[in-house]
Amino acid sequence: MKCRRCQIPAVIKLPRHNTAFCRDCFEDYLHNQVLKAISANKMFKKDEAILVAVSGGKDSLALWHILNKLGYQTVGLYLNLGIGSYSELSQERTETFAKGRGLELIVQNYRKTYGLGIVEIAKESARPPCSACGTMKRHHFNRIAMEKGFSVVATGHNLDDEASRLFGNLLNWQRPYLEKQSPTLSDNGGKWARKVKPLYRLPEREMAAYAILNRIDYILEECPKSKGAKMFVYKEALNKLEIASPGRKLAFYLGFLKEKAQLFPSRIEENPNTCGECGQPCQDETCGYCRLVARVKTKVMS
Ligand code: Q46
Ligand code: ZN
Repeated sequence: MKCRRCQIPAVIKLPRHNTAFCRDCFEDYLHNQVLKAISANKMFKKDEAILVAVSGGKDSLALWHILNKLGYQTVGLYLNLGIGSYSELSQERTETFAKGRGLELIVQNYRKTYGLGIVEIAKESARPPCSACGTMKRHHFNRIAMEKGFSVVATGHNLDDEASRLFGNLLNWQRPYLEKQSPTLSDNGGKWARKVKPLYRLPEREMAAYAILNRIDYILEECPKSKGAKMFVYKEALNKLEIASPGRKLAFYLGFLKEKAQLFPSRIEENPNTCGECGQPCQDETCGYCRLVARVKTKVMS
C-alpha cells in the first residue's frame, strides 16, 4: 500500500476517500480537515485565545496538539470529576501532555470545590450521573472562559460523536436537540463563550491513528459512567453502515447541517434571562447548575 500523494509506503488506508497516506501526508490531510471545519463554521480567528476542554482522552488531547501546531493560542481546561482512579489517571495524562509541550493548563477539582465527586453530586441531586455532569460541565466551561477572558471553548467531539448524537436524536425525534445540534453553538449574544467542535469532520479511527503517530499518551479507558450508554449502540450501527458504504457517516452529518435550517428552524430563544445566583444566562430566574448545587447542599447539610 503506497501513499496516494507521494508514493512512499502508506501508514493508513482511508476507504472513505478511496486513498492511503504516509505519515506526513496523513497529518497534512487531517490538519486540513480541521482548518476546513474552523473556516466553514467561523469558529475562531488566529488572534483569538482558545480554551480547550481536555479530558485526557485521545480526541481532546489531539485537538489541543493540532491547534497548538497550527499556531493558535490555546490554554487547556481539565475538570477532575472525582471518579476514583479514572479521574486521577486522566488528570495525570493531561498534566504530562501540557508539561511536555510547555502549555498552560487550568484544573478544576470537584472534590476540592464541593467535597463530593460527580457520582455523589448526581445521587444527592436525584439526577442521572451524565445529566448532572453535563449541567456542571457547561457551567464551568462558561464560567472559567468568561472569568479568564476566552470568547471560545473548543471540545474534542469527533465525527462519530456528532453522527451518533444525530442518529439518536432522529430515532427519538428530539426536535429541540436537533434544532440545537451544530459544530458551533450559540454564544447567547456574547453573554456566553462560543462552544466549537473542530474535529467534527474526523472519525474516531483517524483520530486514534493521529494520536498514536504523534505519540500522544492518552487514557484508553472511557469514563466508567458511560458503560451501557445508548450512544455506543448508535456508533456501532453507524460503523456497520460505514463499512458497507464508505463515507456514509460524514455524508449523513454534513447532509443534516445542509438541510437543518429548513428542516428544523430554531424557534427557541436561548436563555434570555440571567441567573440571580451565578450571573450566567438561563431560561428562568435561577440556572440549572445553581438549582442542582442548592439541592446537593440541602441534602448534605440536613
Ligand atoms: S457525562 Fe457521563 Fe461523560 Fe460525565 S459522567 Fe462520565 S460519561 S464524563 S462525556
Ligand atoms: Zn446560576
